[in-house]
Amino acid sequence: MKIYKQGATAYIVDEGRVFRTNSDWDLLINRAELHRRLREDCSGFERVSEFDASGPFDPPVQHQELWASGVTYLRSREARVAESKSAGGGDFYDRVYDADRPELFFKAAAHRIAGHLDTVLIRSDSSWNVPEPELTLFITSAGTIEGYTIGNDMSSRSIEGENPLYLPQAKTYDRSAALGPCLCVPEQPLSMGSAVSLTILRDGACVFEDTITLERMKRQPRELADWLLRALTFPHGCFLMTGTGIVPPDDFTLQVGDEVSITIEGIGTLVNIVNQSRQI
Ligand code: DO4
Ligand code: MG
Repeated sequence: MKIYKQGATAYIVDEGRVFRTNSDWDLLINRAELHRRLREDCSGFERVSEFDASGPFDPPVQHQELWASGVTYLRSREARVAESKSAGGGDFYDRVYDADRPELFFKAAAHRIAGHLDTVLIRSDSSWNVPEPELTLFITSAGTIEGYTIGNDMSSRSIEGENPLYLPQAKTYDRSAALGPCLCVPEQPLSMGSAVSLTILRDGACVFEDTITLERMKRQPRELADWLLRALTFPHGCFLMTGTGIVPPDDFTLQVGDEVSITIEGIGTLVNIVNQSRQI
């Protein structure tokens, strides 16, 4: 079952049938046993015959915070070690990959998140920028993982590489995150055999492409959620990016106009166009 958000309207697509509701988004999604409850709700929602699944769509967020995990795949560890070399490196990234406690950081408030077919930004004071394709969990206020969406954790490698203490600036700025195209609420947890793919088009030509499966993640979704919830409560639930397993080569940086597509098997494809934040 997939829920698409367009303004105040939610479209629920369930086994080929489409239902529409103007229910409050937070109340609609923040429920344990969400799949079963939505099935029950659909009998009271309006059934529609017209629905354009190509979008655009808002991110599946109203008052939820977006958090992110780091260095959960070997490829991410390698990339951070390389980018921080000129700043003296250190073994922080190696250590966090192996430690019990994962790297978790606040990524974005709802108003900073782009949706499907929306613009994402690179910072005008950053020279080295990449998208990070990440399975993103929806966790209810009761702590249950009820759904999944696709996340793009836009990142400045030059700012983080200069000093790891600059992580919040490398990771959090307007439209540094995209989520969508929908909130996928499956009956069973998403298979860790699912593939995550990233494609970057420049002037219509592919300049980067890669795929990885979720089982290459060092941590389990439940483990990441449990660490996040150790000392935080989320009255409306929250979203948690689970880290990237794909990083373009070190000589690659995003350019204005690039089209970034991220596909996760079972969820869909999130597409965003890159622009630059205003000059300072
Ligand atoms: O340590 C920096 C952030 C890592 C990250 O965002 C990732 O691994 O996805
Ligand atoms: Mg990331």
